[in-house]
Amino acid sequence: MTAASELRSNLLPRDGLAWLVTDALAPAEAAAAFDWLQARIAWRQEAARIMGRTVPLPRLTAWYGDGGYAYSGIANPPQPWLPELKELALRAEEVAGVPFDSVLCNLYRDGRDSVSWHRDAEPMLGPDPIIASLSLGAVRRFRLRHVTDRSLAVAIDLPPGSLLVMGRGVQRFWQHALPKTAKPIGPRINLTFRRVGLAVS
Ligand SMILES: O=C(O)CCC(=O)C(=O)O
Ligand SMILES: [Mn+2]
Repeated sequence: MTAASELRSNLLPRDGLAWLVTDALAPAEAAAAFDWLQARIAWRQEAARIMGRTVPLPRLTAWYGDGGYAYSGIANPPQPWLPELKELALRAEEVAGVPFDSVLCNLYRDGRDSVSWHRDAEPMLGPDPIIASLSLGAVRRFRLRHVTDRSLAVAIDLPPGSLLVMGRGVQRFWQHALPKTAKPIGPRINLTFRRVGLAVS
């Protein structure tokens, strides 16, 4: 465990609690985790059904955990925890203070990969889920915008080894995105730890 200099001040002006722990993993741990995950995760190119069309996601993904998960019409078959992923989940639990039973892994191969505006609000996550998001590899800019008051927006650069905790209210009142960038940058891995509960198999 690193001596976390936690920046627990809320990143959001209202309607939600989000905070960034910049050193959830020490630099050497973060670098080792990146290399291991890039090589060992069963990365998949998924496609989503969007307005009647099948569109490849602009990133590679994988789902591990105690149950399956579906979003944007993509059914993620459950893959059992890998011990190294479980270790990272325990670290995320320590920092966020809540249990997680699943992780969605994202690999952004370069600046052309992205995730568009969304909320993680699938019913299986419960009415107001807490999600912890671990960043590794290239620094990318993460954006949040309020769902009804579009004058409220927050941008934050996510460094490797950082854990962004999206707490109460964030998935109800805010959307988030990781936009494409024209900057020549290397790959980034993001792990979003979630709790889908025991009702899902
Ligand atoms: O890569 C990120 O920082 C965010 C990923 C995300 O929002 C998601 O997987 O739902
Ligand atoms: Mn998300």
